[in-house]
Amino acid sequence: MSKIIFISNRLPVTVRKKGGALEYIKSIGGLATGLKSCHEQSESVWVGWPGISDNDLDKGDQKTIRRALSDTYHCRPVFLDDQEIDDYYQGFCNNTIWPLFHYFQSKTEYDFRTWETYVKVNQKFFEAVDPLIHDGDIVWVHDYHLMLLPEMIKSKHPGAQVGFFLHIPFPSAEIFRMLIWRQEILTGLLGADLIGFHTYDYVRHFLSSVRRLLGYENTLNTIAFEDRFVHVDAFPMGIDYNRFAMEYDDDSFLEETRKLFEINKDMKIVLSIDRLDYTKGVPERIRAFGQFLHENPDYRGKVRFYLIVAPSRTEVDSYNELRRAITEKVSEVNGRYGTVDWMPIWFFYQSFPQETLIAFYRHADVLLVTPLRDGMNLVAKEYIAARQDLGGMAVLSETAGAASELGEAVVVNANNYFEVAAGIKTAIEMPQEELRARNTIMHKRIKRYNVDFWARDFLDSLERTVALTQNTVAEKSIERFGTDIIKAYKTASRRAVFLDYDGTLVGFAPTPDQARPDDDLRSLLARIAADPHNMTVIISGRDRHTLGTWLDGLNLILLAEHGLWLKRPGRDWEMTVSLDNAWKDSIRHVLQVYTDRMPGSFIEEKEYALAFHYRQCEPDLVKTRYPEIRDALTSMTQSMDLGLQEGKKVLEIKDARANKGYGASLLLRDRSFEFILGAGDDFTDEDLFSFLPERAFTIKIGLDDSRAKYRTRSWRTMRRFLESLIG
Ligand code: GDG
Repeated sequence: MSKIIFISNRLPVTVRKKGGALEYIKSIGGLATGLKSCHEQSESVWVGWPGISDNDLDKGDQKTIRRALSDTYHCRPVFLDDQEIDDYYQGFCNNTIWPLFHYFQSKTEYDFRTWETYVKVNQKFFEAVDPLIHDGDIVWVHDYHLMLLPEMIKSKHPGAQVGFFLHIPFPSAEIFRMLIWRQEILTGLLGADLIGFHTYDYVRHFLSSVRRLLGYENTLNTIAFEDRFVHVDAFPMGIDYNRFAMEYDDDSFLEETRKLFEINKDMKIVLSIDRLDYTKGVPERIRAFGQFLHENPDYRGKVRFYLIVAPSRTEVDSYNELRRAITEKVSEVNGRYGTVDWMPIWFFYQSFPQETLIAFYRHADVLLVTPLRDGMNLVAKEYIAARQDLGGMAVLSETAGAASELGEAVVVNANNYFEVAAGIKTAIEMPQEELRARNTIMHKRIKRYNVDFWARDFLDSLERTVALTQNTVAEKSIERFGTDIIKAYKTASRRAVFLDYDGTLVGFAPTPDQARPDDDLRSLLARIAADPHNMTVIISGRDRHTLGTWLDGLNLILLAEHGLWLKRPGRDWEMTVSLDNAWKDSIRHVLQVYTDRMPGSFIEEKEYALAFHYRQCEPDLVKTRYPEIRDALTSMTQSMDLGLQEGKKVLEIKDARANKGYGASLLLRDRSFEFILGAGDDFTDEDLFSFLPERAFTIKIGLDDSRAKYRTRSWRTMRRFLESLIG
């Protein structure tokens, strides 16, 4: 039976050591509470760091912890020592990824040592999870600490369903590209079948980074990545609604609530709750509250701001500086506006039990959530859920992911303290009916799209994506039907094998001249061609000189430039149709104009063809310019009897008679073959597939639509298949 494996940096249980004894404390954060019910309901395991350094453990502790976590909590620990925590967690995660992804470029550190530890620790997580994975299992990786893990898992376990969810923002491509290790991070993430973000903005940013940095396009948020589909979508994380909505009749809760009510009888309450972090915009918020008091003297003495900041990342110097800055700002406002019997800001630098937070939520007239940047922000949702009376109003900054769902709140720009001050006033003075109307809408949404819904939605989408890949490939896969082809091959004595080159036998390289055949490929082709029963043909769009040089001495028949040139072993090249080049000047002129307008593009001059390559161009530019160039060329080529062939990031113009089908027809004309095989990955190979007789075995490499009867995932699986064909 398949199971779910959750992986996150921290486990939902934290291990501490007090007076030599080990303690197990349940973690409270959004992720831990969010996945709790899913973890408890299903057959599942959770893999993560237990929150204590190896250096604080004694001999035998690891074993004890391992056993306790496994028996009671269904968790598997990944142990980290001080150096790993410093470089991977404090270093790469919190000093590189966290600031950069939250648009704090000046705080972003680039350090090769911390990067190396990040790679090493991701590998360590992989080693912990590897033995647990079986085909069909769902592996759900969480957050920015483990962005290399999906690829590690997928390479070793292609049969696992791999999902990834990022809890922080994914920045715009312009910011993301600053990262030195941007390609490694993207490739790491693309190991997942489904990649989830909180909002559509982050989805767009990620897809745009993938297009610009790796060159992969997407259709409806799905990327055909190598041999799989990767789907990218928004899953705004919800909260455990009932926990915040329920009535508590616990004595201490009621007492706390009564006290709060008593103290603040005649006060309007403004509340904010955050972890200590510079992304949360706490100093800016205090300034805005000061501005509110400045502009509204009538409210002095009548409003109180509860500012709760939970200590976090206290080992990092800059966080301690931030705490000092907050304390200073609080005293500034209190010093300026406070009176003998009234202090405007009550600042708490401590963590409260969740019930206390709920009591605060229920008493606050205004919740001030104004992060400078936040992946989602669950506090805003918790507040709305806690207000079963539909009272109170959230003032929310547009740079919090939650703003895209909670548009009925008072939405402000966190940097504009005039606007935030005005927002506080609007929220305090909002008429009851309006409060109810706005809160009703937000309430409904939060209740429906709660954390269980979120997890289910993600897992359903993961299952659909994996099924799409499997169905597309499995429908006609050579992995499944290959034995029929092999059987037919073995029993035939006259065989014709037509193989395309790029994308079929080798992968794509940034420029065409970098895709030379490696030794393995040369040996494979030589062995196929050495069989006297075989006619082995490489049929490619490449020019004859490159093809001739690269594949020299292998006893192959070569058809270059889509069948225009033919070369038999030991003979010279011959032209298959007589062509002229009278058309070239006018077409080249048009191509030249577009080459100037599309930096990164270039024209490849073939003997009887021109190819326009745009693999290196900026994808957004391609989107606007490419249709223009195609339209311009279509009308010209029609009147000149030329063919326009669209390959992968290349547009080729040539005589309409030179195509792979025609090239193959010349070789099949004189002899009868009992076995015919044609394989290719590109649009131009479709000419070959349509020309070959019905009984031929045609194989498409990749996931696009094709006329071919069979399919395989990649040039690697194609090579493997050829090995088994002759093996
Ligand atoms: C990351 C992303 C994204 C706060 N103080 C106390 C306390 N909390 C609880 C809150 C809330 C959670 O911590 C904070 O969640 P946020 O969403 O606001 O922020 P991050 O911790 O930065 O979380 C964020 C989230 O992941 C989920 O994907 O929304 O954007 O940065 O639940 O109630 N809980 C207790 N005492 C406190 O003093 N018990």
